[in-house]
Amino acid sequence: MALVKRMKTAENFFGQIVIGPPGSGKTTYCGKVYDFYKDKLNRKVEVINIDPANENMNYNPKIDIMQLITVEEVMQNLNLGPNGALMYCIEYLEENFDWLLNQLMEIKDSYLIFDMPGQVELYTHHSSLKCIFEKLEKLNYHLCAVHMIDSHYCSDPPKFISTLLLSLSTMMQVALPHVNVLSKADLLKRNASKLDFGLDFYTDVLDLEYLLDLLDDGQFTKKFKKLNAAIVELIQDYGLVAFIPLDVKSEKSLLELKSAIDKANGYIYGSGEERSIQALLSCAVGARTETERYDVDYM
Ligand SMILES: Nc1nc2c(ncn2[C@@H]2O[C@H](COP(=O)(O)OP(=O)(O)OP(=O)(O)O)[C@@H](O)[C@H]2O)c(=O)[nH]1
Ligand SMILES: [Mg+2]
Repeated sequence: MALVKRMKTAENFFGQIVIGPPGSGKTTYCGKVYDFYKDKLNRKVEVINIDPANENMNYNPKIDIMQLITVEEVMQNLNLGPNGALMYCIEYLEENFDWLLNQLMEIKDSYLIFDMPGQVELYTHHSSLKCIFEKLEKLNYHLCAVHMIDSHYCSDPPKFISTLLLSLSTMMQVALPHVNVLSKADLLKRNASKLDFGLDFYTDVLDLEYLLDLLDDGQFTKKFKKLNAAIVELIQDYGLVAFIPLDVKSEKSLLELKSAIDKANGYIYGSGEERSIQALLSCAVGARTETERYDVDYM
């Protein structure tokens, strides 16, 4: 607590928390976005790994929960399964919040990218991460949740409806500014002919009643058709869920997502970083940024 009190309240810090189900592309995105922000936008940035079972980091984390605790050692020492061990690790992190904060204070001038574990319950009804985010918010960390959903789910109406519900409940639980992302959009585009609707249908999340027509009329599904209709109505009534498609190999795609995230966490207004439309556009087509061209320090 003493550490928390020592932090100056006038300073503002910015970052994004990359969440989403297992295999949705979080770690890949964190590595790509780190390179993109650093090399193309000249933004001072660091990645923080909060996944205690992260095996394939394509970045060098500045802070790594695996230095504090790992799923593997908890499984061995406490005889827990992988899910239980992961929950234990995250609760341990909450108890040792000062361990995280101490290191965050060393990188105060950097934009932060948090690579998170994939277990969905951490974001729908477990409280530890929510508490950690709340503590950071009180310390002027302006964070945006970037929620990755594998666009593979667009290929199946019931799965897409479940995905929408997951996004909505995560938004409510995590209670941070939220940007929903359909990851692996390259695969979506490649398989566009196999989809029931155009890409906009899945990103804009409008007219969902069309999905209901596609649910088969089998005995089981029939019974739940009314429930599905009610769920779809609820999602539309909230009007909160929409997606930005992401192909991590495309700079244009990374740039579009960056703009949405910067608006959501206030980076664009609060950081002092000034960018012109021209700079963003030149970046989108892979040309030199304004920063590189005029050697202006935006940070
Ligand atoms: N085609 C395609 N594949 C991707 C993309 N992003 C990630 N992948 C692949 O998806 C798989 C899972 O990616 P990860 O980044 O490990 O996913 P994750 O969400 O971090 O997974 P967990 O940490 O296990 O929850 C890997 O094989 C990636 O290469 C993308 O934009 N397009
Ligand atoms: Mg990962």
